[in-house]
Amino acid sequence: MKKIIFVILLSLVYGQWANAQINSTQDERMAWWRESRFGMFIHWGLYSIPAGEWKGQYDDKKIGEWIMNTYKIPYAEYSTLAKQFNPGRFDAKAFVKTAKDAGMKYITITSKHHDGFALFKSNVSPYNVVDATPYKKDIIKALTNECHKQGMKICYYYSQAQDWAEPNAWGNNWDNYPPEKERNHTQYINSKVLPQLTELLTNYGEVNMIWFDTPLSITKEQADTIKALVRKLQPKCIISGRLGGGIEPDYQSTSDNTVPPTTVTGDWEVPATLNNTWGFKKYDNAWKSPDGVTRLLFDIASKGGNYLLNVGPTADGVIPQESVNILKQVGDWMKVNGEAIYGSKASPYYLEFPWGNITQKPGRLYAGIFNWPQGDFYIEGLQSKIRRMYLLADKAKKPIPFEEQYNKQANHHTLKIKLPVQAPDKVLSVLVLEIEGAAKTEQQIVQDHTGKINLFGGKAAITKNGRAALLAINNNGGGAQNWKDAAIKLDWTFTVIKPGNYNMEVVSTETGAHEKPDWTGGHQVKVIFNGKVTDLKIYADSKRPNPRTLYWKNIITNAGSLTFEKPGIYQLKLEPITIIQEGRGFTFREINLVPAK
Ligand code: FHN
Repeated sequence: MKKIIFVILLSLVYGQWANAQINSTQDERMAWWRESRFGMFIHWGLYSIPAGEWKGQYDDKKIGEWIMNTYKIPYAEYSTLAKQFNPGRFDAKAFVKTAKDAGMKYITITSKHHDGFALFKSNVSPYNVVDATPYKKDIIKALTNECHKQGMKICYYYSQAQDWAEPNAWGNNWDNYPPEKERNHTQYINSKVLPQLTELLTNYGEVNMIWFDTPLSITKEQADTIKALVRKLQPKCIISGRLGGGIEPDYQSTSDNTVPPTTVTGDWEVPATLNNTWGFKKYDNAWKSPDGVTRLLFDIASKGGNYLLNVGPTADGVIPQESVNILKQVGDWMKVNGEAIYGSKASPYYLEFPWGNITQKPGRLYAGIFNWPQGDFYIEGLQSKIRRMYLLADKAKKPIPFEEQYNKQANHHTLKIKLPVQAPDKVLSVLVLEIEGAAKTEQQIVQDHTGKINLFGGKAAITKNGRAALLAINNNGGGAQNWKDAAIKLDWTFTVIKPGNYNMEVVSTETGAHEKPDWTGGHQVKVIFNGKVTDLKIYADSKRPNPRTLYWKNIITNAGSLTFEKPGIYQLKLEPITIIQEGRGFTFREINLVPAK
């Protein structure tokens, strides 16, 4: 009898689970991910053994998990690394603990990277951790079980196109495989990708996401087949942004290490490294600072995204101590300030601020301040009524005094805030603003209280031959993406409060791969103001680091000065004369007008 009741109960529970799976909508699938905001990426595989060195060769610029490709190592030779893979110090609990201590809510681990080696037991190919290594244990299984136990979401990275072990896959052009064009990619997908995904999605219980990567020339049909399989086997499993074939994933990934310059609608994620590599490299010590990482976490959440931050375990099976230390410091900050991150939504503003950025929840704004002001602090352009303010780190929620100011002529709202002299947190302090109703912000461009006027590219009217045109201001450095068409013009209308003389700088950005930032200059442009045309050649007069785009600097071109005779509304236009066609194009980001001393 007991047994019958148990079976009925089980089938009820299972039935409910199965139903929930079948009826999963995108919102249901994405709910945990939207709440999480912060996850751990793990790149681990055979490449952790050479750790960036092959037969005495090193390369600072190359990423560790690409070593087989970097040195064009034949599969027959590279695959023998499996015989050495014996990560005796691997402890799934320690991995999950490091993630938890950082405040991360999900783990995405490479179940199979481009080298084709699987970190799970596979009956499809013996090139896997159980069948080909002395370790013989299923790492994906151990980590998944631990995640399930500890309430950590578990996601599998799976390289669906590149597989350097397979003659019919994409990517390996150094072994004696058929030329890329003659390969039967569909055969590779049918014989390895689909069966291995089936293993991953049936052998380990609930899988929260499959993280696809580098789709290359995968077709719509191939991507559709993969998507359909994931949906069929685990409808609640998220499909990440890089499946390819033009199919709709559940969310978008930015380019690696790329933080957009503005808030972005929809679901998206920044995959990022903690040093310069994903897979472990023994000589990569370019560790990011815990402070910088914390600020990026806040900034990404403020723009509406998730931060997927990587660790590359060693061949022994441990996460490098430097990574653990950095993550621990981020976690300590999250313990106090996590309320401003978890489940938060993007800032009601389009643009980031020089002092930090803002996340929001119903009735609350969280201003994350990393440049603590000397004197009064100003938040401009907020139309919502404020109920009260306090510091998130202050358990007593002592009210912070503020004054709501309104400049009628400029139709401009300013909050003048009296913060304590000392920041509660030297890295980033959170000021909570309780507001009435939904947050509302001004859309116009107005001079700020320091006198600066920022004309960001994405705030301009963009036209071509008199008609509205598109220009994406979203390259890795936060500038224009591939602007090579000289017929595209930008035009700003803005409000000046304090008349006077202003210096003008034109800001463009470096872009390209993070290991090789690149910039093209020499473009000729016209700046038109008050009927006066100034011709300008885009040169790098100076470079300025940007804490949001660590690898890509801002390039400053000094563009002379201009005068505003009186307060009021003005217009300024930027029109290219010639854009250099080779290279990156005009990576324009913004014009800044700064009061002349
Ligand atoms: O080629 C991979 C790389 O090795 C790494 O896995 C990153 C992570 O986003 N994705 C690809 C490059 O974008």
